[in-house]
Amino acid sequence: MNLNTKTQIKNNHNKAENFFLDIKSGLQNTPKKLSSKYFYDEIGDELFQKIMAMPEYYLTQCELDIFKNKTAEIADLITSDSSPFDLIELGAGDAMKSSYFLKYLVDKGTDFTYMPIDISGNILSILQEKLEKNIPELHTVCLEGEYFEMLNKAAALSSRRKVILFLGGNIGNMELEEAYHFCSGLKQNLAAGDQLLIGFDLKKNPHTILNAYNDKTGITAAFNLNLLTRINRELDADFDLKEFQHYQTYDPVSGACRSYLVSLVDQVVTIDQTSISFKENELIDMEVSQKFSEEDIKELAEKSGFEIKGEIRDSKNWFIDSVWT
Ligand code: AVJ
Repeated sequence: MNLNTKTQIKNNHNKAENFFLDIKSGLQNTPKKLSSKYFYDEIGDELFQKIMAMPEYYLTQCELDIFKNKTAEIADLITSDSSPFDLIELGAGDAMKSSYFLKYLVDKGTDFTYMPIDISGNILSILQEKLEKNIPELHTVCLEGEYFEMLNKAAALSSRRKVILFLGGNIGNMELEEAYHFCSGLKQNLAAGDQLLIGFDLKKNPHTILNAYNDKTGITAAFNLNLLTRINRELDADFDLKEFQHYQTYDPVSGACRSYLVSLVDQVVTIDQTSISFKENELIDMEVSQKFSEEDIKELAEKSGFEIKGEIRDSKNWFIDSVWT
């Protein structure tokens, strides 16, 4: 296959059907649960960009600090083997942070193809336009779909060495058990010499963490509630948004920062033909954003079969990008 600069590969097979089944089974669960991976429709993408721009949401600035100011260090870790490679970014979004790294590599004449993977085709189109304008020399292949499915696609397209980027604390959206499972699966999919650069938000003052997810302006609340709007629109449901309230928690012991929607009244919501009843104060578990200690990171790497090759921290020591092999 000829990998030109504008390739975009989608996997929309059963997308709507899977969304429907996932939402329905999540709401029939006790406690009720929705997956945060569905936050990212067009409005969700916009709201997340607003979150990244909020002063409370320190994660963006921390990882930007790493990618802007320690670019050479990252490149040294990743290009110590000088062979050409595929740079595959999981959950690339608008590549706000990684684009500094991409520019750096292109300017140095590095031979690589950038393969962003994202569940949102909308954000990938935005990304592609941005990259064509700002880094026209870059070879990009956009992959729209779920992580492992699209990783397999990427492997089928090219047999070059792989460097996987998993930034922004995206790993935090998994429960710890899920994260072990995910990293082990990744390790098994990679060949010797492949690398993973993975971002972790560190445990820190609990107020700082809670504030990042509990902003006074209500953007994070709107981000959560938007999933109900999406379900109303795409699955013909009748959630009344006024009857649900965002509630955020952070447990500094486990490092789990969790968001919920609270039903404010006894109510019945209909999705397609299915009725879902809510008791007053019943919760929908919406998202976990897991925070890590250095020991947690070491344990995760070891348990999943990786070796830590190096790590880069932001100047506040709030965030780590760890390079595993
Ligand atoms: C995109 C997963 C990194 O968990 O910090 C931000 C998503 N949720 N505010 C995170 C999010 C609420 C974010 N990640």
